[in-house]
Amino acid sequence: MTFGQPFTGVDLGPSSMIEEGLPSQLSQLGWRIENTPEVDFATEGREAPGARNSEIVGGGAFKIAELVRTNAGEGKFPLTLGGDHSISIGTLAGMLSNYPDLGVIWVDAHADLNTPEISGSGNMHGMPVGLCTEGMMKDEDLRNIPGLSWLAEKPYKNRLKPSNLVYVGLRDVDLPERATIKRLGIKYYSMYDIDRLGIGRVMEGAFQHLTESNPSRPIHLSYDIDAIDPASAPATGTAVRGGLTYREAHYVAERTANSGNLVGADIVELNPSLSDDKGVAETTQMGLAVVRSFMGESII
Ligand code: 4U7
Ligand code: MN
Ligand code: MN
Ligand code: MN
Repeated sequence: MTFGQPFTGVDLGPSSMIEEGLPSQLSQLGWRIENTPEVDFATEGREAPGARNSEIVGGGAFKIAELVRTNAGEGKFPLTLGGDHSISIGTLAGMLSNYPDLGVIWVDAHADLNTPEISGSGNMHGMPVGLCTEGMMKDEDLRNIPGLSWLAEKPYKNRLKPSNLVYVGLRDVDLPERATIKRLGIKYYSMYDIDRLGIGRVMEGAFQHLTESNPSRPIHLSYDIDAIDPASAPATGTAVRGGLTYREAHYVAERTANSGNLVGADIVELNPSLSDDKGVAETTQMGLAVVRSFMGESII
């Protein structure tokens, strides 16, 4: 998927990670892998004002939602490789259809909490949380956006509860998103909070928040590689300085795996056509290392 943002090449992220050995690395961790073929996206479609390529993005997200819903429903762990972050419209909807009380950890420089109405750019990779969270979109409005009407119908009507969401790594949040975070009381740990508390206390806070009322709450991790500092992960379309260090990026993933609550995950926004060869290799290796970490690799 590349239609949720302006740069080509982000659709090559999955094949880069797969060619660099992701399947065998996961097998070595003890996972049995069932490879779902790449999802085919349309290349032409209509769009709504404020939502570029909405029919392509929404139609693709629907296919992803179906795959994620079916596989999670069979007790499998859906690991979705992006692609730009608009794929998570599909992963969130698919996971929520199985787990209405899903917890979500959103690791990102950005809040991705826009909707067509409030987005400044119209780029749908900035909207997955906005479209799938309670208190944001009316069904009637979803039905009027080409590609998104399925989100207003069963089995995709479940929305993420704002109290079940935690952000980690924020440092580039639009003004309407800030207002929404406050309005909905969403828990967040920005880079300021990571500097202040350290990543250890941040992740304790995140899990306390998500598991206090339900210790076995199923949790989905959506990991945008642009959460990581561009020094360690330069090959991404919306890089922002001042991000997670190499170790912080791993710790977030390791602590999430150790919770025992993780039921699904996404890794997104690796764009192997941005940056030079060295930058692409570093970013791909970073993505692989993060995935291995949240899939259970530990240092000892
Ligand atoms: B990503 C942005 F305006 N907020 O909506 C927007 F800053 O998936 C960026 O996190 C969105 O990379 C970034 O276009 C989406 C912008
Ligand atoms: Mn981002
Ligand atoms: Mn994102
Ligand atoms: Mn990005």
